[in-house]
Amino acid sequence: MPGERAKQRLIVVSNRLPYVFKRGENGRWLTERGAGGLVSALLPVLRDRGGSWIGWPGTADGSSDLEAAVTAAGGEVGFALKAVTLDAREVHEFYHGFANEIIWPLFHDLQSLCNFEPAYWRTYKEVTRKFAEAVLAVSGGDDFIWVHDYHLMNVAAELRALGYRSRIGFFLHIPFPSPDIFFNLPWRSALLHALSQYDLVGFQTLRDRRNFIQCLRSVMEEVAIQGKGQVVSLTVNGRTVRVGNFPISIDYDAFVRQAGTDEVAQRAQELHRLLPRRNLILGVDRLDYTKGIPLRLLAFKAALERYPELRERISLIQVVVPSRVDIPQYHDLKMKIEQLVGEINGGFVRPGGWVPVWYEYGSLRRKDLLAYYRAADIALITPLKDGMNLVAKEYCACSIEEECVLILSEFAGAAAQLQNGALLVNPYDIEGVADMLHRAFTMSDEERRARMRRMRRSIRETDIFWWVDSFLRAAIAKDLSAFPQPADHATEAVPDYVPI
Ligand code: GDG
Repeated sequence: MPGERAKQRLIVVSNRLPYVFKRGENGRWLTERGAGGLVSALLPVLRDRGGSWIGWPGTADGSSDLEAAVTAAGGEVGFALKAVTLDAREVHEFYHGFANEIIWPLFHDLQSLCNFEPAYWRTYKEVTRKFAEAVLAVSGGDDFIWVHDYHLMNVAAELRALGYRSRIGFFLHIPFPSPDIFFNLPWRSALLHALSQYDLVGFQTLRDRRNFIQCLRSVMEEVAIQGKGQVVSLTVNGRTVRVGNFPISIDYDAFVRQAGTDEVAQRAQELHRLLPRRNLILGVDRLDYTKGIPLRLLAFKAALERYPELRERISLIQVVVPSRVDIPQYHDLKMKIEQLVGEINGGFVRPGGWVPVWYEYGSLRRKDLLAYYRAADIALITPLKDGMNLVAKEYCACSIEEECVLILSEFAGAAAQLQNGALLVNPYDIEGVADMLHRAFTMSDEERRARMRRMRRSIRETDIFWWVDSFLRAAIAKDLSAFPQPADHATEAVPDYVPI
């Protein structure tokens, strides 16, 4: 990044801080670094350029010693952390309410699950105003502000209303729906207006970006587009907004390195000893209705019914990581999954013998997760809709011998990039997924390797560091033609996957 701009300070704004704060038994705050790739990718950038990370510490406990704990964690990490504290009502109406009972289901095409409670929108605006005020409190005015995800879409609008003029970027980690779905939102115009207050809006895939532009064009009077590469420039009611697709990724080298350790290899071998003479099929998901877990279980059952030769030759390890447990729909989903697991195991299991589904409810330690990735012969990743799905990329990175098969939903953002190697399925097509499981099971070693090699190359070339760098370059570049154009764009060389 040439010139002065390269050292512009960075202020990251996300719903959660990159640290988790919990009170220990002695009443003092315990601090633990978030484990995600985003945190690992942004820490070096923040240390190098200087800046701050603003977010909610994840607790409605507003005691004054929390702020001190947050500041102390910032001192250790090498840049400032700033907490936006929320009271219990705000957590309920902003986080559980607007973010997770409206935007999350709507943007995943599940509008029938939305609770369009008017109070949620009011609180959403109040809370995003708090985040904007926190930005103003730490920004010198010439910083680059990078806002993340659906919880905070309105922050730029609040910042502009407070008179902030410097550049602000936004990245949406979840899908952006088509106009037919988006227009159910009672506050659709206000939200589109809010998004057009950013200078750069980033999406996971070309499809999300197209949906956004179509929505803007339906609502705003004048929307002109310049360019046709990875990043385009829109003029929206006289304002210039850049819009691009930046498929998020993982720290590929770190996954390869860690998956290759003796400890992980031994744990993976132990799993095969426990579950001998069979292919292991893996599903790892947060407990969420978008991840398609019940339909996946039905597809697994259908595979055992349609292909008796698979019985005793495959086992599904399904890990479900607790998430948003305070929302009733999530509790119901857990019951449903556990009922289905019971039915499948009850229907096929023989005393002392094969157990078709190994179900684990809980969070795995990273080393165990890596061992599961390494041990699994087939990953069955079938979300009904997903922004990207990093589990798919992590699984490929950990497939060091390149002998594994990825079965992936065509509705995961990752399908656009991995269609050259994954077996793509429609997660609603129970028998189609069952057939694909059989195909994966019977696939030749040669085909497995060729497919996995293609996917791993693509993930290695566009890792999380590539992602951070391309987003920041798109924010400051003078000339967008330097960005991949349709013919040479690594991740768009294959077009978005379009189901027939
Ligand atoms: C959102 C969007 C988008 C999972 N189980 C355990 C564990 N994990 C880690 C995985 C992976 C992450 O959680 C899950 O990421 P996903 O991308 O698969 O899904 P979401 O949480 O829904 O993420 C998604 C993403 O944002 C990024 O933009 O891809 O579409 O929905 O990194 O490794 N980690 C540990 N134990 C577990 O049991 N330690």
